[in-house]
Amino acid sequence: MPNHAIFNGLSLILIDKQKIRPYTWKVNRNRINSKENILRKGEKRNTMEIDERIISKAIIERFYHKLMNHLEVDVAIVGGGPAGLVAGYYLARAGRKIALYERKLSVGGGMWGGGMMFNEIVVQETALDILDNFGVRHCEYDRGYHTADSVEAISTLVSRTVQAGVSVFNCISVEDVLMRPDRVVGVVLNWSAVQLAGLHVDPLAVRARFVVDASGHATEVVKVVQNKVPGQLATPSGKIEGEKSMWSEEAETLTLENTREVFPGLFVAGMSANATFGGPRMGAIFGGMLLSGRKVADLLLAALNAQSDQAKPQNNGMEPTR
Ligand code: 48F
Repeated sequence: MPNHAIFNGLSLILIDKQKIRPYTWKVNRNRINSKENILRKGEKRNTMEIDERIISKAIIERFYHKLMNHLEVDVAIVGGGPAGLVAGYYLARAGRKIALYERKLSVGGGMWGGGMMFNEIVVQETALDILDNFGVRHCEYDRGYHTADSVEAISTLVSRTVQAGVSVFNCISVEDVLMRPDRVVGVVLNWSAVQLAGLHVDPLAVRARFVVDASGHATEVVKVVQNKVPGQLATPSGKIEGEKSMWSEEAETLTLENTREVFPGLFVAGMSANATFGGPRMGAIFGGMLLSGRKVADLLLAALNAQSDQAKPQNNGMEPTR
């Protein structure tokens, strides 16, 4: 077990003034002495002049290039919860170009808060190798039930996914899809702040060979497709079946079964898969989310390869006859 802990969602409401006073006093005394006194022994003074215009230019240009470079991607993932992150990680490691859009400022979805803000998660045996791939520490609680610190788990998933090559666009919401008569071919984006403020601002669009709805309980992309794109979903009723009440065991199995293509060009993963196909919720056990992310990555790699094969000229490697 780790010998330190992070408690998120808690505020320190009592500060012992006696304890902080000596520190405050020391800082103030340093300020009135010469500037050299602030430096500790061996520390070098930062003599670089800092120009705010360069800071702004660096951020604008770097973000502009990131955005321009992702107007066409192999897979657009909607939602940065555990399922979307794990999917992105395995796809990027296989060399695919992936953009992940997250509505909120922080990526991570529902994993930060563990169960009811008790920041521990439970993961079953079958998904431990995914935690190991990422380097998340875990320990057995009972036979088959393992726990991990939810802050360590999600922060590690986020960091490894970005390092694997996934470009994460946070504060951006997917509000619609790009459609052609027979399939979904991309996503329509707007700043989350535009949505929150209710501003009348037109969106921008990105082409994607495939889209993954990893938006969690809300199934936002599937809802758009159901309401606005002609055709039927690959569900029993042709519509969203809707999430059912909690049944952890059944839900964990079904999450994996329900991870698949629900409309040409659109896959579902994580809780969105269960809500689309009518599975129950599972609560704070996260193995299904991790396994679903990996499964959708495998399905997409196969689909991307099949698409590339179809695009190749069918001449069996022979030189074309003239
Ligand atoms: O909800 P979320 O964590 O989905 P998940 O990966 O995992 C589900 C579990 O957290 C938990 C559970 C497991 O035991 O039941 O709920 O399936 O992450 C979904 C993310 O998608 C973002 C949302 O802010 C959240 O971070 N999101 C939702 N709609 C959009 C979106 C959208 N239209 N555009 C961009 N991001």
